[in-house]
Amino acid sequence: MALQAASLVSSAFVVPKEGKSSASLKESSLLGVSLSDHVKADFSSSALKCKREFNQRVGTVRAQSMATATPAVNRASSEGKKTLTQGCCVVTGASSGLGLAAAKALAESGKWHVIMACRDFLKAERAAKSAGIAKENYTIMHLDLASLDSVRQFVDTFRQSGRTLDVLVCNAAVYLPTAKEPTFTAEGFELSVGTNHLGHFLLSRLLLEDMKKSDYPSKRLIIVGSITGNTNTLAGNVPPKANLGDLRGLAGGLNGLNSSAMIDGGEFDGAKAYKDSKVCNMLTMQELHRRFHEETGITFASLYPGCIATTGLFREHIPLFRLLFPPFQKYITKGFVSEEDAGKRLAQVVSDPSLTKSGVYWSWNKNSASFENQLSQEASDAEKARKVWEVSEKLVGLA
Ligand code: LMG
Ligand code: NDP
Ligand code: PMR
Repeated sequence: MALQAASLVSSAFVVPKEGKSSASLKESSLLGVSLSDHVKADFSSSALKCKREFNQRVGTVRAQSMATATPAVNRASSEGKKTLTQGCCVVTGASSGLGLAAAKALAESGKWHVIMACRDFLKAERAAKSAGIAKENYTIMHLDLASLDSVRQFVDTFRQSGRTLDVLVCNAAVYLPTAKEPTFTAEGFELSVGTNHLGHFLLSRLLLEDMKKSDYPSKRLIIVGSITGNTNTLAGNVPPKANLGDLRGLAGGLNGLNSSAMIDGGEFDGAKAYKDSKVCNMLTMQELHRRFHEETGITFASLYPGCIATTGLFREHIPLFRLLFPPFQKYITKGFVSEEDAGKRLAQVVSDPSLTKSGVYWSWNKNSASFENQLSQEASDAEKARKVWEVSEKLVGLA
């Protein structure tokens, strides 16, 4: 398979729309290195400036078996500014990597109470503590995206907490590049697509109702995407390439029995399943935008945070890969970004007042300035997005 580098270069990036203060012109280069100098997005001004009535929502405080004991109101910041309240942001998979770093950045800003939605409560608690996140700024709630029952249970627990949801970040993911055989979620969907896409699909659909009730001035629903699902980039052309085909496997339930475990109906390939799931994430964000942005005012966005080559995402990869991948990304592709910096990028998409445009896939250039990136043909195919939506609705029991 010959890489058509020139066309990849030109199509990998897009000139951002005018008037977006932090969306900077990104000049193309093969390895994603920016050639231009741009002012970093102003991260200091914040949603705090957006006035919001302090709203004492003293909901029914039920015992939350899996939640830390924080009050069931969105609290004012510790500075005691009573007229302002923190936003409430759910981050899935906040027990490590990008999710943890973003939770930390958000919590430290003082503007957010972070609900860490995690499958391993103890791990999450330890992670929050060792990251130094202040107790009053986070709550851990149990969520296993590989079980739709757990997703529904999480939504119930959240509702019982009495909090109002302002931002949802769908961040959690699994990557199983060395698996020879597929593994499955509780409902029997192939694990990567089941967790990364279907679990988040149900979660987003259910929590959308909660977000509609929020009066927060800049409500956002963010789904983490990736360059590796985008075949208009060099990274997206490393085999196996993402390809959803005609969705026959997805329509068959990805169960590996009477249907393929792969969305396109092909042979199981763990690395491809992950990349396919990221395409679904990016398509879902756009479909949410088309269906709900106007009606709800919610900003829907996706992002590629950079290559965070040190995270737990690669835990299933062979040791040699884990050893070589970080220096490869640091010194050869120069796509490497630290967990901390990636966390700040995600926090920016959650909170930066200039990143309110909906339907956008954000990326960052070398100077860490955000820009609106262009998705691959498949990852921006509206017809495919609609089909993925409709099939997914059926699989998760919403249609
Ligand atoms: C496959 O594994 C699985 O087999 C497949 O099932 C699927 O899961 C797939 O995508 C998922 O992964 C691929 C994996 C296995 O291959 C790699 O890991 C290759 C990628 C990785 C990065 C290694 C580059 C090594 C470069 C060395 C850099 C060292 C750092 C230098 C910094 C110094 C600075 C002072 O295979 C392996 O893991 C075996 C890896 C063996 C690597 C042998 C190195 C070969 C050298 C090739 C260099 C290629 C560099 C290309 C650079 C191109 C830049 C445009
Ligand atoms: P990590 O493995 O560090 O984090 C993934 C998180 O997801 C962990 O907290 C993990 O929980 C959680 N998780 C996995 N399965 C489930 C589940 N069934 N239910 C609930 N939570 C679950 O990886 P990253 O931080 O790298 O990945 C975060 C996001 O960033 C992903 O969406 C990934 O696709 C994306 N991304 C990552 C890139 C990178 O280079 N690392 C590049 C581009 C995108 P636990 O701690 O219990 O394992
Ligand atoms: Mg990639 C511009 C070059 C670039 C970037 C930004 C990435 C990101 N990768 C690049 C290039 C290459 N990669 C090249 C030239 C190779 C062949 C040596 C290569 C290989 C490679 C492998 C084997 N890359 C990988 C893998 C993985 O297993 C990772 C993966 O696909 O996970 C799904 C991965 C990644 N490369 C990236 C990024 C961001 C990843 C992982 C994370 C992700 O998309 O979530």
